[in-house]
Amino acid sequence: PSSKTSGSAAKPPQPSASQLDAVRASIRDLLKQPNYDDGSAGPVIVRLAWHSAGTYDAASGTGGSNGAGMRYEAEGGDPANAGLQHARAFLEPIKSAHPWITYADLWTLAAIVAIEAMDGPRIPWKGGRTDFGTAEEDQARIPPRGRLPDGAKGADHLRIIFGRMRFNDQEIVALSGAHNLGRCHLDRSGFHGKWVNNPTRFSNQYFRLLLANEKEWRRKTLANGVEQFVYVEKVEGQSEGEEPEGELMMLPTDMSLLSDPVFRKWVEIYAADKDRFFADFSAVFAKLLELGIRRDGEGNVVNDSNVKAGYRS
Ligand code: CCH
Repeated sequence: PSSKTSGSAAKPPQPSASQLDAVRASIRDLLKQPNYDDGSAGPVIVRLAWHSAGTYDAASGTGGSNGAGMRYEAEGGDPANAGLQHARAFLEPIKSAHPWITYADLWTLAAIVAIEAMDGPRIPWKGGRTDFGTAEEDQARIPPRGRLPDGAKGADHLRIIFGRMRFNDQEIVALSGAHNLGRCHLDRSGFHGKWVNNPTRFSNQYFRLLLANEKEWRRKTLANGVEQFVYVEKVEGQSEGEEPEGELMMLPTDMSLLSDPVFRKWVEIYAADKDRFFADFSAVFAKLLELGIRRDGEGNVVNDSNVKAGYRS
């Protein structure tokens, strides 16, 4: 397979509709993983796609889902990507069975197939991404580490990270709704637990829980020193030194969507209107997966021969 990603030699794959349908079917078949986490490979695959795209920097045109640089240590070894090797391993048999598809297309396609299979919205997707090879010029295009968000931070941090990708406040909140899915792992991020009761079914439950009508969110320090929030019964006064117990969790970044008034307005809208959330999530996730990918009028990827050493001239 060609590993070239620039110049006229690299032709984006042009699969037939039935070839693409076969990949979609294979993805649906592998989602059920009874011995993994909550029984589905879906959530970790969604995170793989998000982290592959979320390195985008609009100012330099670098990063984004093109290239699948996470296969290499430079990007895959970013502590923010800990655990995503499981998602890549789940998808490896599909790559073997359908070698024409690039990793960059497979990871992004798998996420939208998974979201739909977990009762989420249909999300538009276009192929044509290429994979970075081992040539020096390709390796130089792997984005630097440290571009992904840090869950221990707050609203300002979210605006800096997502602003770099040119997302607005509404889009930040809609994207955050992906935390309806999956869980935090102590050995990956240091945080612990799931956001919602059924973490393999896409819904707007995350927003409804954030608004915490029945219980309340309390700050908790885990044994590893990491601070998160847990959902607990409302109790008057809590004895000093006692950490609250609760099954559901929120990151400090999730809680910042409540304390920031503009973010909060969108949390309330999405908590009240699942259809609105699904429509907005579909649009913003599709936009995320297209970051840094240049297409001509027909939607074909335009390979940019000016991309050198990670920068567009
Ligand atoms: Fe996230 N996310 N995420 N997240 N995330 C984690 C897990 C998932 C942040 C931090 C974390 C998005 C935005 C943010 C998913 C999708 C999205 C974890 C736990 C942390 C920490 C990782 C672990 O321990 O395994 C922060 C900070 C932000 C800032 O906004 C966005 C955007 C998306 C997708 C659109 C999904 C899905 C998971 C679950 C993964 C799993 O393995 O279950």
